[in-house]
Amino acid sequence: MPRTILVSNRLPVSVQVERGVLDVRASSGGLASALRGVHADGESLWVGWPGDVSRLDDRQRAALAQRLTAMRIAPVYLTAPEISRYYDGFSNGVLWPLCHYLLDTVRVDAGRDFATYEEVNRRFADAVCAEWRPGDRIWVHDYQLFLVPGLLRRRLPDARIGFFLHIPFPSSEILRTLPWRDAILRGLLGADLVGFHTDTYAFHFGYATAQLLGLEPCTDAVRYEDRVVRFGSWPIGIDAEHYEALARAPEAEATAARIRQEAAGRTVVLGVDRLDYTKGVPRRLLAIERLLERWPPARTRLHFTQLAVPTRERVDAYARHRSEVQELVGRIDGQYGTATRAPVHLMHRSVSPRELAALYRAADVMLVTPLRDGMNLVAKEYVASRWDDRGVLVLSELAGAADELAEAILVNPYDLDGVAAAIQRAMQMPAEEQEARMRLLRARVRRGDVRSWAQRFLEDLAAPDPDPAPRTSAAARPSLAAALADVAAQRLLLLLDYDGTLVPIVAQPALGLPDARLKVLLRALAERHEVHLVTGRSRGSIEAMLGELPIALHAEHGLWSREGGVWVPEAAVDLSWRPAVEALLGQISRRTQASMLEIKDACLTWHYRGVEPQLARARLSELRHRLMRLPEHDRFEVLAGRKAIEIRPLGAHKGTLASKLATRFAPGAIVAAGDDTTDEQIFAALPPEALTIRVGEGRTAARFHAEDVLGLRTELERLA
Ligand code: ADQ
Repeated sequence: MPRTILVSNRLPVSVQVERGVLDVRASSGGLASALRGVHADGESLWVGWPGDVSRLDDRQRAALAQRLTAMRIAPVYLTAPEISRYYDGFSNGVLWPLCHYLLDTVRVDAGRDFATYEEVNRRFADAVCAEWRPGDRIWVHDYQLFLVPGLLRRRLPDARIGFFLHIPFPSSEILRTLPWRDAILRGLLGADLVGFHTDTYAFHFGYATAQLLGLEPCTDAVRYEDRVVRFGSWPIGIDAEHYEALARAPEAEATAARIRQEAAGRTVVLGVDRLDYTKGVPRRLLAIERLLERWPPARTRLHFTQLAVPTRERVDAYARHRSEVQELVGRIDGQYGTATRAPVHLMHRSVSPRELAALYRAADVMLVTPLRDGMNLVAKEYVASRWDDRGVLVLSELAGAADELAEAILVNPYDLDGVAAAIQRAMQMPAEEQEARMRLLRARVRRGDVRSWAQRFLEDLAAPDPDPAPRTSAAARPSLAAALADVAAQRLLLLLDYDGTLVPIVAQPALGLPDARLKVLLRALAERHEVHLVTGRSRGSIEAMLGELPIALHAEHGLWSREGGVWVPEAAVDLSWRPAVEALLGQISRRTQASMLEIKDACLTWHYRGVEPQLARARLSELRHRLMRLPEHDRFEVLAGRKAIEIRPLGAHKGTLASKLATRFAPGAIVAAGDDTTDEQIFAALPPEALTIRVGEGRTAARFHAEDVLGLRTELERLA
């Protein structure tokens, strides 16, 4: 029976030792309660960190292991230094503030923290691999484990892997400040399905893969290596029924009545948050101060309670934040309090869900004003608790929840006047309007509850890929080394592409120079074999780089060949289309910053590697459209390369040259290597027994793969 392997930093339980006694307790928090249902319902296993067990003795450890096994939990134990670097340092000191757009709070020098983060992610991946059986689905959670999908993909190429991010995925302009951004994106791309709370986060992710990794721009699926990675939004919900039941219970009613009595006719306004700097408590307090200052009736009508759970207190920024909040509360109460009453009450502790539901039930106005928040479950809990359809939710438009809860009063938490005005409006809202808004909100929160969230994600994870590529694990592919060894004794016809095959792709073609070792390699190969370099570059460019070597050069995809020292054109080509196309490309190129037009003897290439990805997409579609409308459109062909588009004479491609060379070559074996679509035409033109090699991933007709330039060169060096 296929299982779901849940993987998260925290487990649904956390372990403590109280006065020498082992205590395994249900852990709180949105993620744990969201996944608890999945774990309870079906066949599943949960991999995660059970908390600090350093104080357990051997007997207690054995007892713990037994209890965890009974709960279908596979623990990943972490040492104190690991927790300090991976969890406090990198996860909470770097990724958390970065994803919430608070760049000033990001730790300044986190290189060592990242090294430990990588190491711990590897340990999680090891733990999953040890448990995985064919057919199992893996569901990895949150920013502490960004690298896990990529690590798993390398070891379990055929596994179904899902990832869900509980915090915002930032704009790519923010992400690009992170030195480890590529590792994080590639880690996520190891998954089959990547989930976010909102479409905006999903968009940012897709955009970042295009802007920072150079992948094709995409909206809900991206091709990476030889796979399709789907992504999108699955907004998380809460256990709405449970909250409603808690709030309907007679004891909640009694507590709510007591709170109202204590408020003595004032409007009960409530805030409930982990005391995290992203939750916007200081700005919320400033908005309240502004309201008290501007609207005097508030001084006798407002009763604000801020419930704040202590959190992550080992991270410096949190300790500072806590004293900032306390100072603000003191200042406001000092200014606006009386001998018997204070307008603001700070409760710095955690309360039970039962008590929380009673507080929600008592609150006339709920303030949820984070500076950024992935979703925010408090807003949904408040709505679910208001079975009486009363109460007003003031919600930050920068919380993911704002996408779904549009009937709340939406505010920009950075706009103090705006928030103050919204609180006033909420305090004065007529009952009919409260009811109309709350009814709609409640229906939506109930429909999208946490069970349906998990179920929809897991169903989508199990769904077949929209455009499946054959999945062959590295181990299952025929070995290039063995195939080359078989033919090494014969004379070979070697057809080699240059950029991306013999040298890595670089930002500017002019910088893709051959290194000394490559020249030695080509010279050595030429001593025993017939070596042809087949490139899209111009004659001048390839000759300047490799002209001194005793090998044949073919420029512009075979339109020009230099076999004995002089360049010979392949055949007379029709260039009557050039002026019109060149004018059009010139125009588009001038309008597109960071693009470049390369003008060769016959071909024209427009390079757009550095262009803003959406602009590049728009310009390409404009270009294609306008090319097709030229009267000369039947005299040239258009070929998409790597971040470049090439216009060239009809029928002039590497395949024509390859089949000509293959026909005149005998006896011996043929070896061809290339990395992009233009090289696929070589592979297609050669006889089936030829050793065709694709460098890098991608759909290909080649029989063999080399991982990258270095991989291919290592094999060729062996041959030489
Ligand atoms: P959090 O940042 O933890 O979650 P949130 O979604 O608001 O934020 O969840 C907080 C939870 O803690 C709620 O269930 C709330 O009831 C509880 N809580 C808060 N204060 C409490 C108190 N004083 N006593 C008891 N309980 C208290 C992260 C992301 C969110 C995302 C969730 C789920 O940051 O954006 O919504 O994961 O994906």
